[in-house]
Amino acid sequence: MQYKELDINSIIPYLKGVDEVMDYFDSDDLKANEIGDGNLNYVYLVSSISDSNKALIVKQAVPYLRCVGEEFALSRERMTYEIRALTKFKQIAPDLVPKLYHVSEDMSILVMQYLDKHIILRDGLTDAKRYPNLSEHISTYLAQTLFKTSSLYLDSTSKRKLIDEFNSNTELCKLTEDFVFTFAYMQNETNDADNIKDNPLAKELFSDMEFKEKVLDLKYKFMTSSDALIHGDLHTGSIMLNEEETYVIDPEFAFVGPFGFDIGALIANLVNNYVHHTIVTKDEDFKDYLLGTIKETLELFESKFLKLWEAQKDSALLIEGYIDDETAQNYREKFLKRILKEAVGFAGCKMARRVFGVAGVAEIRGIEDKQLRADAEKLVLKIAREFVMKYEKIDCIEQILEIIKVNSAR
Ligand code: ADP
Ligand code: SR1
Ligand code: MG
Repeated sequence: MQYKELDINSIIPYLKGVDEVMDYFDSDDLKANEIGDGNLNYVYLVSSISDSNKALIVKQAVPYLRCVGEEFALSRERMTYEIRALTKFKQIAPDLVPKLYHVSEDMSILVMQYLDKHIILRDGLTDAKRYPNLSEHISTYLAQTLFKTSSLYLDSTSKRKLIDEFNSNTELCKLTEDFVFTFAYMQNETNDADNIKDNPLAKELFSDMEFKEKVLDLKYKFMTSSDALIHGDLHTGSIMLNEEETYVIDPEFAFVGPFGFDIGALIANLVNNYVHHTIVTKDEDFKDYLLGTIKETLELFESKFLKLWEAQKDSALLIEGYIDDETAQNYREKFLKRILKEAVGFAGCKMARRVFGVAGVAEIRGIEDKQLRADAEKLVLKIAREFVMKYEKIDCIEQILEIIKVNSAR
């Protein structure tokens, strides 16, 4: 089928031609609402008029960046990578990825399970809601998806095929190179100009050559590593959950990239939330909960990843008989430490980009009181800078928590 940009009126006639969707609804009295709050795409909630329990989510990419408008062209093929990544991640972590009912690369569209009892993690955390299963679930997601798409698990041919399937996601990789690693640390028309004007913090950041040089190293890692299939945009707006269940959505930035990037994105967003509670709510209990979540997620990730690796006899990297057990164990532990370091470096970039760059996050940029917002931005940049400057020296999770706590103490 030839691509056509759908809207609230044309979406239902389109769905009526999709058997899997009509089988799900079992009737054709459907209504649609646009509910997207993301930066890139259109998201519709399609529900049955006669049976309020039946609803699906339809997401379509348009050939431009939604949050800027039609003048910012961005090819709709990004949905091809989202479809492929959701399909792959669903196979690897079935309980943590929504069910797909219909996909079409031609139409740049997908129809998926409506997560009606779940909310966006960022919103929940900003309201100081606790999720007892979050670290368990998200560490499983990270360990499973990163390990099982890496050369530590796959054979060499499968790994290269995976790279072929994903690494033409060039436009979205370029968005990350620009928005996460470059524009947010210099004068650029996409930045938050109102906040940058006469702001000493922006002046300091833009002229901080030590920081910017380290960011270049991390950008280079991002551009050249092919460790595993990563989500590529795993901020707290890409996780929907409740007390029992956790789902990861929106992997359109997926490509075979560095191990530490998704882990770093998650840490960054939890720390930005921690900053929000430090400056705005001053809720010390919730701040402890956030630190506990970071600690637990990283510990569980490491142990799950190691366990998967220990059980894997042969892979592209390592075959049985090549080294003895003790050497293999030491090798694995050192390898995990490198992932942790890299994750901290990426976390620093992912935090800092939210201050002056395009696409701020609600818990920082959305702070209404000007002074409080400035205080929060200052603290975000302080922690982010420490992460970026010190990431190579990080050897354990406790050091990460120390950086967050020490810098937030007043
Ligand atoms: P974008 O690619 O534009 O960032 P997202 O995939 O993040 O779009 O979706 C935008 C919003 O749509 C999410 O923040 C969430 O509120 C809603 N949404 C997306 N997928 C689902 C789903 N499966 N169930 C319920 N709501 C969803
Ligand atoms: C202009 S695109 C801005 C950001 O939105 C996405 O969620 C990614 O984080 C991207 O960098
Ligand atoms: Mg999104």
